[in-house]
Amino acid sequence: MSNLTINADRLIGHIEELGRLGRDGQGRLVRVAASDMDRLGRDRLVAWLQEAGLDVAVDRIGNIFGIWKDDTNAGQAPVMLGSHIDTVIDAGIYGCYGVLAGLEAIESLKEAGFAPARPIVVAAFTNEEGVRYAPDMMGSLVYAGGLDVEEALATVGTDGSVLGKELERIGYAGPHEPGFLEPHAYVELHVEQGPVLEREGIALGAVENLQGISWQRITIEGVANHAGTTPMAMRSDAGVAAARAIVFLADRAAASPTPTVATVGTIAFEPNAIDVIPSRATFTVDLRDPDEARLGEEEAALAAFLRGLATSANVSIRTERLARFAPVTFDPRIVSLIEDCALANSFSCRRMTSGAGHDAQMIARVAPSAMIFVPSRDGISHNPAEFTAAGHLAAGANILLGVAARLAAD
Ligand code: HGY
Repeated sequence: MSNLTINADRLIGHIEELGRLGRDGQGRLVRVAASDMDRLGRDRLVAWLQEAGLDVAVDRIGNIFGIWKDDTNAGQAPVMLGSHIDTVIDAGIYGCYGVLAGLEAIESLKEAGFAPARPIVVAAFTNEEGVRYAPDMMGSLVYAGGLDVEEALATVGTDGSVLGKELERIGYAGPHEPGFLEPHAYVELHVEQGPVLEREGIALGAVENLQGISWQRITIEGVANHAGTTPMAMRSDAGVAAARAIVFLADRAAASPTPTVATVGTIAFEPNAIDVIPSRATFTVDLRDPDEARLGEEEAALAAFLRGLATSANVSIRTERLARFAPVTFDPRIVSLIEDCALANSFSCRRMTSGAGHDAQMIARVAPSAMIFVPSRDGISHNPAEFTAAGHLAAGANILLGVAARLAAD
């Protein structure tokens, strides 16, 4: 199997072509889950799956599957290669890499006459990014039984839309029950989205664990008043209270003894007028740590700070949980297989933790799972400057192919 290799030109051509789909009037890539832009990417992926001769299936939460099976192996649990093709707002083009590399691995194995003992499936999970509908990794979470499909379909987005209605509108409210294929194993290839591999000059990451994630929406209610006539001591300023909370989060994470990270990525003031003291501030908090106990400590510290802030700033504060995922450890056997394949192909490889959330953390609930990373230039992601060199993209896809072939060989 060592002579099995992917068609790098075809893979990179697919990545670049998909990267041209779903751009807004400003040229930003915005294939946000279940939007018209997402449909453009979905339709193109389905066309490629069909051209590759795969059976295409869509489940009720819109997860897309390309299935390579034959009469000799159809009764076996499949090897699943997956990720997502939805994007954040103004994204880079490499988030879809794992899906397209999974398709490329299947196409190359078929062209090489490889006869797997079990089906090989490529999966594109709905709403991995969680930008429009929370939580993130929603499609794979539903698939793994961690969220009821009806509850997920009823999710109201940041734009007031309802996920289930949007999936129907774009034609991806599929018939299959989530979980209809129970994977024998799951492998996800993804760009690292961080600086480690590039900084160390290493070609591949064998990802052995993934950090915990806590998402909250915080609403601070103050009192609107005149910016010019209201003395500072008489204000209930929701904006200033939000600012104090943001600085608290940043300072505490920076001082953490563990790799805690804290991000306030969205904020909105009401009435949002230059000469009106904000009556309301609504913002989201993204807290992460590889250690579950430490993540809990950070959540508790924020809750305590907000209780004190409500008194000191004379405001009321409410919080709403949007997502909470404990850290995940991947399957050691598959991690070792990734390392073996990398080293057998003379690629440098190191074990590492994923800072980003991925569908693999959800599928790990129902099947042995692991991930492969390739370097991100300057560690940049969720940014149009995101880039991974062609040689790294090809290397990752070749290792994905090798791992898939080994897992499907018996
Ligand atoms: O939030 C994450 O880590 C992922 O990109 N959804």
